[in-house]
Amino acid sequence: MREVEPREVVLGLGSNLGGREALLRAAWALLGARCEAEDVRASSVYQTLPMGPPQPGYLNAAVALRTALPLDALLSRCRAVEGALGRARGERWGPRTLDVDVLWSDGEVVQGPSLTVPHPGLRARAFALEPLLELCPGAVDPTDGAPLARVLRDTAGILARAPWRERFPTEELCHTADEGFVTRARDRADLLSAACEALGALIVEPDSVRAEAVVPLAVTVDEDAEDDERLFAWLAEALHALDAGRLALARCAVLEDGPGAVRGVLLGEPLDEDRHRVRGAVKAITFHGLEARPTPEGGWQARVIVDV
Ligand code: A4P
Ligand code: MG
Repeated sequence: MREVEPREVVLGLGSNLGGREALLRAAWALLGARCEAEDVRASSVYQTLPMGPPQPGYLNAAVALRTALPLDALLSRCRAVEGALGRARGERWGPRTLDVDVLWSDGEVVQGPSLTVPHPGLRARAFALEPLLELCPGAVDPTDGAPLARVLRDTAGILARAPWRERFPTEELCHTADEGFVTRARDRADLLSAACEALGALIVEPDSVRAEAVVPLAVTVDEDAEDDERLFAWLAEALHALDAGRLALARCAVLEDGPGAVRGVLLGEPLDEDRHRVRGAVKAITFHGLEARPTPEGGWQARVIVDV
C-alpha cells in the first residue's frame, strides 16, 4: 500500500434507522480498530432534520483520527464498517443505519471518480460542518486555503446537541436477592442496545474488551407484544449468544426494531479470562420487576433483574 504521512482526517457519521446513538458509538469503535488510527476523537451528537426525501430524523457526529492510510483505502474501511453495521444501499439520500463520509483531510485534495475530498457537500451541510469544526476549529479548506470556520452556516436543521457519551446512563441494582440494572436511552431501539450493553457489563467489564468481532443477533417477536416482552426476548437471545459463543461484549447496536423482529449486532471478542475482567455469570433474564417504558422526560427506561 502507498505510504502517506500520518495526518488528521475527519469522518462524518450519520444514522437515521435503528438504535442511532449506539450505532454512532459502534462505528467509532470499529473505525478506531480498523483504520490503523491513533487519537480517535468524537464530537457531540447532533440531532438533525433530514436533508433529502421524507425520512426519519438523523443523529450526526464527526470523528477525527490520525492515520497514515491513503484516503481511498480509508474510504474502503469506512464502507466495510457501514456494511458491518447494517447499511443497505437503496435510494440516494435514503434512510440508513449508518453513513460514513470522508469529510476532510488536513492539507489534502482528492478529485477522483469514487472519492472527492473535501466532501462536496461539506460547506453546505451544517450537520457535517458543525461537528467537524467542534473537533478541528482551525480547519482550512485545502482547495482555496479558506478557514472553514468562516463559512456562513445555516444551522436551522440542527435541533439539539448532546455530549458524546461513552455509554448509556446505567445504574446497577445489587440488592441482596436481586441483581440487575436500570438503563436509559432516547428511544426504544436504543433502549434495547443499552439494556444489552448493561447485561454484557454484568458479565465482563466492557472497557477491557475490544470491538473486533461483529456477531449478528436477531429475534422474532409478536407484533402485539408489550415493550417488556420485546425486551425480554431480545435480552434472552443476547444472553444465549454471549454464552454459547463465549463472547465478551464491548458494545451492542440495534439495527432494526421492527414490528415482528429485532435485529442487531454484538461487538466484542472471544472471552479471554487472562485479559478480560470477568465479573460474574448471568444465568437468566427474569420477568420479575421487568420494565421497558417511555419516561415523562421524553426518553425510555428499562429495569431488568437477572438470575445469577
Ligand atoms: N464518494 C465520493 N466522495 C466521497 C466522500 N468524501 N466520502 C462516493 C464518502 N463517499 C464519497 O455514497 C455515494 C458515493 O459517493 C460512494 O460510492 C462514494 O464512492 P454512498 O454512501 O454510497 O451513498 P449515499 O450516502 O446515499 O449518497 P451520498 O450522496 O453520499 O449521500 P450523503 O451525501 O452521504 O447524504 N440528513 C441529515 N440531517 N444528516 C445526514 O447525515 N445524510 C444523507 C446522505 C441525506 N440526508 C441527511 C444525511
Ligand atoms: Mg455516504
